Amino acid sequence: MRIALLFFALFAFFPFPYKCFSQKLVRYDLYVNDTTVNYSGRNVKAIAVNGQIPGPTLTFTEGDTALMVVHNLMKRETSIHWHGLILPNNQDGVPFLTMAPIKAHSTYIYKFPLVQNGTYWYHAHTELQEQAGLYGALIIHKKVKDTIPEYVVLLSDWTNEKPKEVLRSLKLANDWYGIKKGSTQNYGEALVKGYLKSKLENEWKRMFAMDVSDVYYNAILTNGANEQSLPELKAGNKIKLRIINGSSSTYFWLQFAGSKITVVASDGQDVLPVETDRMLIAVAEIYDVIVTLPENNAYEFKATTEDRTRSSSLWLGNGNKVPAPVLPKLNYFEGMKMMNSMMKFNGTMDAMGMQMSNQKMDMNMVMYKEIENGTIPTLNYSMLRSPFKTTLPKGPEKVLNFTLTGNMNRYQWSINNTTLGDTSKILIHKGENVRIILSNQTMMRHPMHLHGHYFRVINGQGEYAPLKNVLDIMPMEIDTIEFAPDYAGDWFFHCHILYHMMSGMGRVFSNPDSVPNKEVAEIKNSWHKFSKDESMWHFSTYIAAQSNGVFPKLMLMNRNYNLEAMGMINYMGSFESETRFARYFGTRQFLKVYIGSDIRTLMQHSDKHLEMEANTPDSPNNRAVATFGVQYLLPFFIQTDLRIDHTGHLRFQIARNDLALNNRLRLDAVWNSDFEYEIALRYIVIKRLSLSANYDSHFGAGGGITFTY
Ligand SMILES: [Cu+2]
Repeated sequence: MRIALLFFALFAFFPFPYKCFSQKLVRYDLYVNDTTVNYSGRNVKAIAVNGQIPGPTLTFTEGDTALMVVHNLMKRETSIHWHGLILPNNQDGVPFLTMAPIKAHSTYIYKFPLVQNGTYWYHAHTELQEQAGLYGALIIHKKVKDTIPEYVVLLSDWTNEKPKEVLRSLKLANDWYGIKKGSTQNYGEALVKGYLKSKLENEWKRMFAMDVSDVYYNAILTNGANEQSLPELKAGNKIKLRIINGSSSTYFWLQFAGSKITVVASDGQDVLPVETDRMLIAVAEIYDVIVTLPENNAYEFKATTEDRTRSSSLWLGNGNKVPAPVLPKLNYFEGMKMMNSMMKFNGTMDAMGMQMSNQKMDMNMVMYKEIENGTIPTLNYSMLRSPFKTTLPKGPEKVLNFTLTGNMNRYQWSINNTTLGDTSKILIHKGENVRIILSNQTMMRHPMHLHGHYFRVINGQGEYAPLKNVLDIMPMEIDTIEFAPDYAGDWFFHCHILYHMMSGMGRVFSNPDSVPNKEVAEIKNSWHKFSKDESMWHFSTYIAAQSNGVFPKLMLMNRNYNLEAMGMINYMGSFESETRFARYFGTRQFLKVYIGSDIRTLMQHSDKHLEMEANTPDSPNNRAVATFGVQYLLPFFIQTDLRIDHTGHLRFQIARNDLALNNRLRLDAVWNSDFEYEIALRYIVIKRLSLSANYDSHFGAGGGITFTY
């Protein structure tokens, strides 16, 4: 009895990770706090766990009970999700769905048994905190440990911008990231490279310049640094790399300079060893691989971003550096050409082309310059085979068709054209098997992640289909997955690209027979709070200060609404303003209906002095009217606008904005049936600042600078 008490005392007061009771309870104290980091020449705010990014690697042995004491030292709420773990639903760490958020300056205790082994990770599931650094590796060793040495490779993407600013830029279709990456696919470049026809066809179909990734990152990290090395490895040594893609939105090409890469596990689950020359790891995906050092050299294990703008290296061994091949820049116009051929005019993918599955045919291959000399053996899902049978228990089957949908122009992502917040939970009864047929009708890959379960990827391996919890699905692919929901509660299924998830690309599977989650039941409007991110408002402004006047433009928009106010003021007292409050309609949101106002006082220049022209209320130069109108976006991104004001005056207007003449030069033009027009040029110097010039039918010609927020 006394001994038991002593153990209990040790248990309660020991502050650091410890293992006792022969691998029974393993405790970690995780202190989540704000920090400042400098990964690329600038001090930037970030979030660290125990003062480090990534957070500490949590190691366990299968059969242990994990006790994670999370201390939120921040002034705002947080959460931690244990990615890939099979656990009770209330331990899954999704705020407002499976738990209450961990409030500012509070402590939250997670405790659950570990019923599996393998490589996993943990990350925040609150807002964009994952992008700010809240992630780490979680390793569960087999009861009988492997003899081969191992090393955790946690890859991540780092931006010096606030993650919220990244999301805002994406929502506003600001093409600054494209400019930084050289992927704007502008008219000038199309003309020079002989792709003008493709460019015109692309704009005819109202498609934005397509890139394989959305965000420009300032640094790529392997375990928190651009480079790592393991110099102690010698010729003939084998090492197991536990590779976790902890990025918020970056896929990586993985290459090794010394030998073939042997894949032995995916998403924590063993697969029969399979060799490859290179492989792509999706956001949130995990692979365990084994590599061998042929000689006493330092061989590069390299992760290159899918858009090939950056890379991060791990050097294995000591001696002469043997680098992995450099991946050449992508040929974006070839990608554009291919996408043109697959996209129908109404913006849906041509179903005739939907033949591919399981990454067997890489749609992006047309952009790869390195395959000119023949293809390179590359891993795909059909090569993954489980070492044991994975067939589901017999039972009724629920078949779900999920079409992955998106509106690139407004950076909206959804499933079956519906966002998470507009759906309700998908009810799955215990004993029912779920089969999901996913078809990707967007131009981007999506890493779809299921919480708390493993699904079988139907990949031609029959009874030995591999088990995964992240499925990367390429454009035009149809993939099928199936699983048996064993566990009570609500389970999130979502795209793991953080900015896609934030836009509502997800669903929840729920077992209606389970006991309601007490913590969540106490929260008012928990479903609304859980899905609130997708309806966030974003603000933007342009202010041109030019020799012929000041031209401000303000915008406030969310998923379905847009408030726009634009004005012109010159130094002679002329003033013009138009406001519109619009609602979008249709899946591609080409249609907008609005109410607004048009208020103006235009001074006319006479040969003697400035004077107010015929100052009557219905003068075209002095008006204050309420407006009602519709806007429709035509091919070539021509914005049409038909409106009527309260005096009965009709006006038709056409405009084309943001036409990319070259990487940084943009053209705007507008004309209307009142014979008002404007043509403007902008040269983008930095994200916030452009040089600008325009000619306006009322305000004349002028030049100056434009501030963009
Ligand atoms: Cu996605």
